[in-house]
Amino acid sequence: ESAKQLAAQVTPDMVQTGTDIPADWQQPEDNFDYIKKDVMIPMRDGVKLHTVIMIPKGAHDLPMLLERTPYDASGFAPNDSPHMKDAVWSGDRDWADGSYILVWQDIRGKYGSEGKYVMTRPPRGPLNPTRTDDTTDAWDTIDWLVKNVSQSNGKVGMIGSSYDGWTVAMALLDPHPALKVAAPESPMVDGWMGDDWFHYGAFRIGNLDYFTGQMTQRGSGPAVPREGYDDYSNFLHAGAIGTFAEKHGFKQLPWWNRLSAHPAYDAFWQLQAVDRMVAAHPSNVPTIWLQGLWDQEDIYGAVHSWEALKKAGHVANNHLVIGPWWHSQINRAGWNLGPLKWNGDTAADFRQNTLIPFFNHYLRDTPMAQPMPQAMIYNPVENHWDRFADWKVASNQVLTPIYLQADKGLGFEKAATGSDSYVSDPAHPVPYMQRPIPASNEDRWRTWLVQDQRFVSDRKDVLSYQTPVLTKTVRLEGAPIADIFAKTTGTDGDFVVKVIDVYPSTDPADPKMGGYELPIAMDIFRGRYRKSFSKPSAIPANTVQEYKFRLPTVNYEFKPGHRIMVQIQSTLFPVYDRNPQKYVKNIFFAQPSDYQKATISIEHGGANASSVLLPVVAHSTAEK
Ligand code: PG9
Repeated sequence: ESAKQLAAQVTPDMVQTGTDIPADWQQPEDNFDYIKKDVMIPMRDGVKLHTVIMIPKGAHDLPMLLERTPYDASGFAPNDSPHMKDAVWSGDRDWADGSYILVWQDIRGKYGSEGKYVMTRPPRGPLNPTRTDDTTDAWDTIDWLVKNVSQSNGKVGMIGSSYDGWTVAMALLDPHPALKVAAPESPMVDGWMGDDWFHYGAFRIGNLDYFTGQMTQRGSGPAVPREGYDDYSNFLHAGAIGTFAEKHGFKQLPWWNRLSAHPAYDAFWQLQAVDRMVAAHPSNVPTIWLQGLWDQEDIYGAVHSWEALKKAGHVANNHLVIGPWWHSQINRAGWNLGPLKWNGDTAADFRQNTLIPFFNHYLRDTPMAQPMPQAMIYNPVENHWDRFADWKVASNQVLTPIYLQADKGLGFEKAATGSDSYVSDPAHPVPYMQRPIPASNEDRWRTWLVQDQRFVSDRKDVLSYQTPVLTKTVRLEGAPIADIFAKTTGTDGDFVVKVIDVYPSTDPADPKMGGYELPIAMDIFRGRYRKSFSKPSAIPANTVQEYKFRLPTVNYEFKPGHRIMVQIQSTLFPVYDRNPQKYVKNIFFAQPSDYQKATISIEHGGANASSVLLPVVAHSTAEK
C-alpha cells in the first residue's frame, strides 16, 4: 500500500498529540508482598523530610527499622521486585523477611528532603545556632512514625553505616522514648583524628571527590576531573591540595572553606567530635558500636565512642563489635577481605545470629540465645569471633614495647643506641597502593589496608624492622601505640607506622601467601601536632623529637613461624597529602618552593628507644 493509502487508514486512537507519560502512574501491587510509601515528614521548624516506608502486607504490631541518610533514601529499595526481600539493597535483605517495617529518610537538604544541607551538621550549640540538628530531626521523625504508621508496635531501632552511622549516633544524644535499640556501623565520629577527613592532621585526598559528589548538588554530583589514569601522578603534579581544590572550583563549597581554614584540631573539630558528645550525653538505648578491623574510611569512630562511654561508666548498654571487614562490609558479603579468607560469610553470620536477634530482643521482646557480651571482636588468625566480658579501653591497657634495634632488628629487649636514616622526598612519595592508582576502583580501595607491603620494602625511604622467626605465639588485644623518636633536617614532617605480620616464606596450601607482609595496624601522624593537636608547632631541625600515637585496635596473634615487622616511612600517597617538610602556616596552601627533601633519622636504643607499645596478653582473655 502506498503512503497515501496508509494515511487514509489512520484512526484517532493511533495519534498522540499530548504526552505518553501519564500524570500519575500507579503501579498495580496486587502481587506485591509489601506496600511502599513515600511521605514527607514535618520537622519542628516546618521543614519536611522525604521518607520511604516499606510495610509487609498484612502487617500489624511490627517494629520499625530506621536509617537516616544523605545517600538517597529511594536508592535503598531500588528494585521493582514484588518481593520485599528482593526489592531492598543487600544490607537490608536480612531485615526484609516480613518481621520489620523498613524506613529510610533523606536528611535535610539531600535528595527528596526540604531544607538546607550542612555536612555532618554540628549539634545545636556554638557551631549551630539554629533550632534543629540531626538529633531533633531523628526525634521528630520517630515521633511521627509511631503516631502515623498504624502497622507498627510503636518501637523503633536505628541502623546505618558511615555517614548513616553518624546519624544514628546523633539520634542517641537525645533519643525519642520509642527508640529502643541502635547500631551505628562504622560511624563517622571524629573527622580530624582518624575518620574520613584527616588522620592525626594528615588530609585524606580521596575526599575531594566526596566534596563534589556530596555538595555540588542536592543529589549526587560528579568526581573531580582528572588529568590521567594514575592518581599518584595526578596529585603529585597538582601541587598543594588547597591550590588544586580551588582550581577545581572548591571555593564555591562552604564546607571546603571551613575545613581548609581549620587544618588543626581547634574548636571547629573538637565541638563536633561525636565520641565526646555521646559520653557527655549518654543514652540508655542498648547500642552496638560496630566497625571493621581494616576499615579504610572510619576505623576510629566506633571504638573511640564505645571507649568514651565505657570510661564515663556507661558500658552496660553499650557493646563494641569489630568484624574482619572493610568499611561497611557488614552490609555485604563477608567471606573474605582481599586475600584473607574467613570461615563462612562473617557479615551475614553476624547480621543473622547476633545483630538481628539483638534488635529483636529490644523491639519484639524475643529472648536472645546468648547475652551480648561487652565486646565481640573477630580473631582473623584463628578465624572465629572472640567474645569478651571485659575489653579494656586503650588507656587501661598493659603495654609491652617492641623496640627497633640495630641492623633493622626488632625485639622485646632495648637495644644499643643507634639510628637509621632515609631521605624523604615530597617529589617521590611512597605510594599507598601499587601504581597505577585509579581514581575509582572499589575493590582496590576496599582492600588497600591488607595489601602485601612487599611492594614498598625495597624503597630506600621505607625502613623495615623485623623480629627473628617467632617460636611462640605473640597475642595482642587492644590498640598498639607507636612511640617513635626521630630527627629531621626539615621543620615539619609526617610519620607512618605499620605493624606487619610477616608470613612464613612458603605456604603449600596457598603459595601466593608465602612471605606475605600483612599490615595489621597502621596510621599516619603529622609531626607539627606532636606537642598539641590544636596548636601546631615547627619541628626543631636536627633535634630528636618524640612522635607518639595510637594505632587501630587489633585482636591478633602472631604465630610461630611468622615474624613481627614494624615499618616506618614519611609519606602514604595519595591517600594522604604530602607534608612540604618545611613548616608553613597551612599545608593546604603550601607553595611549590616549600616542598623540600628531608633526611629523617629514626633513633633506637638508650633514651631515644623507638618502639611500638604492643597490647600483649599471655593468653586470650576471650570467653571460653
Ligand atoms: N565514609 C563516608 C563519609 C562519612 C561522613 C563524611 C564523609 C564521608 C561514608 O561512607 O559515608
